[in-house]
Amino acid sequence: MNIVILTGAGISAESGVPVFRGDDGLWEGHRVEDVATPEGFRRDAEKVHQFYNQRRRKVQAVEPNPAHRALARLAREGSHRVVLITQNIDDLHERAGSPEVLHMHGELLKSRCEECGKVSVCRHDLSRASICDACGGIDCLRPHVVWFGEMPIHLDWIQQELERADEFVSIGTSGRVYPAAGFVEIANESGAKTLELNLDPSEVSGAFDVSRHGPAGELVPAWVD
Ligand code: BJW
Repeated sequence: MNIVILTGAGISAESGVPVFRGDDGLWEGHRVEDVATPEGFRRDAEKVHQFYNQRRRKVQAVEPNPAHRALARLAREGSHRVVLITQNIDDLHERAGSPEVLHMHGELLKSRCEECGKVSVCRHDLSRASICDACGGIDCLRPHVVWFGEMPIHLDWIQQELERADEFVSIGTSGRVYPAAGFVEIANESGAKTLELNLDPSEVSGAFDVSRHGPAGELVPAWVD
């Protein structure tokens, strides 16, 4: 059986990583257009670097939670083929032991050179003075993340996996951002069973066969075990 799983910010909330939308969310105090668009980065790169520097430090100080660990168990010990797609840019699935993770919105602990395209591990702060160690360029490194208006990563691969899915499970995502919010429709068209596990009903809850509501730290281990 092929199980395709999509995770969003809600799965990392109980590790202490803020979600994007809602009270105390990451966007509170930030205009999305300022910190999560290529235009915002062109306007004020230093502000965008500060936003991601703070998040990079925070993510390195938190730990995976029972929901991340349950998904790792499912992939390593279960009898099914598991494809794990995440919209999250943290590395908590990897640190929980998930063998393969498709980061469709990029990775916080990587930088990308806008001149030569080199993607590098990056655990430190970035600034306009950062130098690319591949091409020597200055002021050309950006976070390796996907902003609004940019093309998400691995989309062809994801499309193929959704078309051969027997089960599609969406965990901790508001269903407000496309194309991820449309994956349930592709899975439905493929004849897969569809399940949503989220704190509250998402924007696309109605498209799922079954929707369960509560904290991921409880719902995910209960579903896996
Ligand atoms: C818990 C919990 C707990 C809390 N337990 N649950 C179609 C229609 C309209 C617009 C578009 C469309 N297609 C494309 C667009 C434009 C745009 C878009 O979607 N706009 C919308 C706002 C309408 N999309 C794009 O621009 C995308 N690119 C694109 O479309 O390229 C063109 C193209 C693609 C494909 C084919 C052809 C052309 C790119 C989107 C990039 C998104 N980037 C961000 C930032 C990444 C870097 C970073 O992290 O800073 O990605 S935005 C942000 O939102 C981040 C997230 O991955 C993404 C989704 O958020 P998520 O994970 O759902 O978090 P929240 O906070 O929204 O929700 C958390 C949920 O958890 C809530 O429901 C809580 O209740 C729940 N929760 N605690 C369980 N303990």
